[in-house]
Amino acid sequence: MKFSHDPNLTSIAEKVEQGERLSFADGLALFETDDLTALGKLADGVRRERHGRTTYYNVNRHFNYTNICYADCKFCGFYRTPRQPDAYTHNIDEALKIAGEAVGEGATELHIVGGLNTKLPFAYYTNLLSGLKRAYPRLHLKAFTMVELDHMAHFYKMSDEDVISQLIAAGMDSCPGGGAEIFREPTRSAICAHKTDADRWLALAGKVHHAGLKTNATMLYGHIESVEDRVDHLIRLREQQDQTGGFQCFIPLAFYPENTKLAHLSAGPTGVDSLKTIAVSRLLLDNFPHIKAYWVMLGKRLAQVALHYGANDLDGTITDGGELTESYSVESHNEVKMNKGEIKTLIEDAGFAAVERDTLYHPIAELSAA
Ligand code: V47
Repeated sequence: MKFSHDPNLTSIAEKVEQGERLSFADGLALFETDDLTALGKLADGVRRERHGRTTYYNVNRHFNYTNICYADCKFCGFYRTPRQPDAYTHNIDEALKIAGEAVGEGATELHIVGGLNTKLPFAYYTNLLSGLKRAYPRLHLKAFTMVELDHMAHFYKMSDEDVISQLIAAGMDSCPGGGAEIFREPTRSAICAHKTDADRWLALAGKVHHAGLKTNATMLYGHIESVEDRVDHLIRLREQQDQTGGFQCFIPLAFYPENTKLAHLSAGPTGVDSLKTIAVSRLLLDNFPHIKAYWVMLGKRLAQVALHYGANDLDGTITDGGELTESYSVESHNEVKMNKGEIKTLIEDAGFAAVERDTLYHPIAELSAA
């Protein structure tokens, strides 16, 4: 039987089988195929070769230290201006309280991000990290996107290297992948004109890798971007990874339009589009070990299916203190939180083996047995 009724997919499958790198044109053809099942099978084959039946999750918590931001990104429903009544900035005591609850619930990671808030001194960030590290030395601090690092370098007139080394000295253990959005112009400027540009985002990721830390990468899809924009985004990440090798996970983020300035232009991606995006990411990003099906944006049920389309990670139990729930999430009418049992069941019901990991993908059971 033929691999697919789509001749493009059949020839790409031969390339994948021979370990040949896929091109920009291949990426377009993968997005354009109508043979979702064959695309999924191809991505699942690559995923199983690398990870077998293992699907990772972690126990983590999100901490958004401030929602005040000047970037004015059109896709964002989270940010506030300083005068809005629900604008906030958390102090160190509030951070310690949230971290303490997280540790009490078995969290191994605190995911720390926030808006670009010009009222904070640089010491706010270093005190936040060092205070958390002193109180909870075993909690991994996955903190600050390339956009926040860029803001710090510009706003406090520091070199990138100084920003990165001082944050590492204070306790930063790795960086999350946010702020990548869509790299290609003019789309990037149309959705986030005041944000770090693509070259700078990628260069900063390279500098963090050179400093010895791992980072993640994301892509926001399902708004006004084209298929060419997506393929360009993936290939730029692949090129950066060839150079500095520090990306550990790629997370496609399904756009959630409610409460954003793009709500009138997009209803967000369809389920088929999300599955395709996961599969194409797995196939084009041949040098990224992990592809995450971020259940908060996909919804739990679609995230489960995405495990058959190339994803090998579901992210974590999350617990966000209400901020994600209120701003952007397809799960916003449910509680943005899963316990370990629920996440394991989701993975096992999909036919995979659930493995709890730390942020750097070490299995937790092995760590505690060692
Ligand atoms: O950069 C903002 C996205 C990102 C919306 O590194 C939206 O492990 C959908 O980067 N609809 C932040 N998405 C979240 C992020 C992330 C999440 C989980 C894990 C990791 C990781 C990173 O959220 C932003 C932006 O791309 N975002 N608004 C929205 N309306």
